[in-house]
Amino acid sequence: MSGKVAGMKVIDLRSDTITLPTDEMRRAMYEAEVGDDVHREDPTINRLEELAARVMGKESALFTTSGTMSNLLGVLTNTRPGDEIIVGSEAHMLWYEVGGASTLGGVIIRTVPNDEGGRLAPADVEKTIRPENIHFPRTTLLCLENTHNRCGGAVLTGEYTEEISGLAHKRGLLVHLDGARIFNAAVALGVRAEELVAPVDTVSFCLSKGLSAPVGSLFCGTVEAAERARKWRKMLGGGMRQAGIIAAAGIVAIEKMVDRLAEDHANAKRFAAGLAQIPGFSVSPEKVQTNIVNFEFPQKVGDFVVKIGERGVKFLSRGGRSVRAVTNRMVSAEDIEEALKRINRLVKEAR
Ligand code: TLP
Repeated sequence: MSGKVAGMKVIDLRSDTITLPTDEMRRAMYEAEVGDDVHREDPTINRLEELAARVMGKESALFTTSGTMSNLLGVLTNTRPGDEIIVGSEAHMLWYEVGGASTLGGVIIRTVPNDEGGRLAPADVEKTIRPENIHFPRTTLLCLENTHNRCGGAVLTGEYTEEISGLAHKRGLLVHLDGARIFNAAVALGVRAEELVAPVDTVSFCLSKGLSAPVGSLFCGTVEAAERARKWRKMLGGGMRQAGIIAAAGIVAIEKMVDRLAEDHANAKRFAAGLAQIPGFSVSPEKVQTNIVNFEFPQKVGDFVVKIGERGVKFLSRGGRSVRAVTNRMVSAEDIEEALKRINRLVKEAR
């Protein structure tokens, strides 16, 4: 549970991964009908995979342990060792997935700069794709991210995804989308997730972030891609048995928890607007699109993340004076106001 620090309620803005399962999820988990999923005999997992494929508008889906595993499957199923893949310079796949694409997929990772909206410039992608040449590896995969974590929760529109995927397809590349927070993008744009992922070949999305399920992610694509991914998942040790226990929470996540993401987005805007009023903080409230706020704290505060942590408000450091806040279901509008008060107090005392 959230707990207290120095008698104050802990307000945890480190990530939306900290969200706890709802009572409805726990009930669904308790009651879940289960079987051995390696034999495809877990009815709850089968139901979750059918639901995921339907909401993503893809032929098939595979339940995995994490976003990291789903993204790795995106590489393993869409490439061969020795291929080159194009990834944004700020991509989660590049920064935070332990280099799995290279280590386990044997691919070369080539980066193209992400703009602050999480996009890759079509001209940059175009010139990074290798032509046929005896000296070159084959460029076979383009990876996108929506919403974009390091770009402050930025949303890629369906039009942009279509344009950049069209370019990749024309040059013979497949496209994988890290859609860990694709429902945040859908809610922010007021469209169905299906529309945002239609142009890509494979997509991963997470159940255990803003949607509050305790575990899990889905890898979606054609039947053939999902079958290949299933085999890779087994090799990686991700063939789970009576995992319907956790899939049950995932079904509740998809069916019941999407619309409320709008509250997290409103809280992120509220937080950014409040922070902009505190002297010395650098933040752009007008750029907040979903539930992530990147900001910089004033030098004089010293080690902001540690000091505000001692006052019960938790953030993740992005290095230097850069910090990330992620709003989530465990943090209410009142908690945001309280967090801002505590920050204000800290800054005043640092004078
Ligand atoms: N991101 C986590 C940490 O790894 C930083 C977070 O707190 O934001 N894609 C994106 C865009 C992600 O943000 C994450 C998790 C993943 C993939 C990986 O998901 P998991 O943690 O389930 O492996």
